[in-house]
Amino acid sequence: MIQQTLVLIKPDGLAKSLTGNILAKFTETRLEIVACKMIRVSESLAQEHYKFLNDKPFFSELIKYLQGEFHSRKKVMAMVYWGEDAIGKVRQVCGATNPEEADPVSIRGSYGRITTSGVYENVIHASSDDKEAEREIKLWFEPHEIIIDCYPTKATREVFERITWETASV
Ligand code: 3AN
Repeated sequence: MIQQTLVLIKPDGLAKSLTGNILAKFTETRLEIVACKMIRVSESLAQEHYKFLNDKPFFSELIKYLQGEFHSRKKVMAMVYWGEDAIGKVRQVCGATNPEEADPVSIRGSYGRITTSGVYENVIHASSDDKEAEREIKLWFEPHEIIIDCYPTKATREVFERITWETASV
């Protein structure tokens, strides 16, 4: 089945300069990147993303971690991978949630760690199933940022202020 899935390279992955290594591991899947951007994650975005974990004792640390509070890089690289069985293939390359239990050749097994305060710094996020992929992709991306039509869209007309480039000075 053709699927799309959200992948986040979390702040620890970016602070450790792992982007190239991670993308190289994903090339094995032969999936396509159909969207990609760098984001400074707001508290509300982080809380919405992990809302199903909001009763866990590690929730507030998890939100700070995704926002980059523990790293020199307060940013996340968000991507959408697309292709045959994308969700399972990406999860396989990611490895298990707990980096100590993850397959050592997986991304989390190779690069993840558990901090002394118990936060799983597992480098990467990947959607767990079709429903979550749809929720997460719609949370992190606008339709025009994805180069394929993965979900139905509608046109809306809105009046709003936006930042544009000033006239070139050269
Ligand atoms: P996955 O990211 O593998 O889908 P989830 O969705 O259960 O796993 O967990 C989301 C994130 O919450 C994990 N990536 C990890 O950073 C953190 N997490 C999950 N379980 C724990 C735990 N027992 N202790 C600390 N952090 C955890």
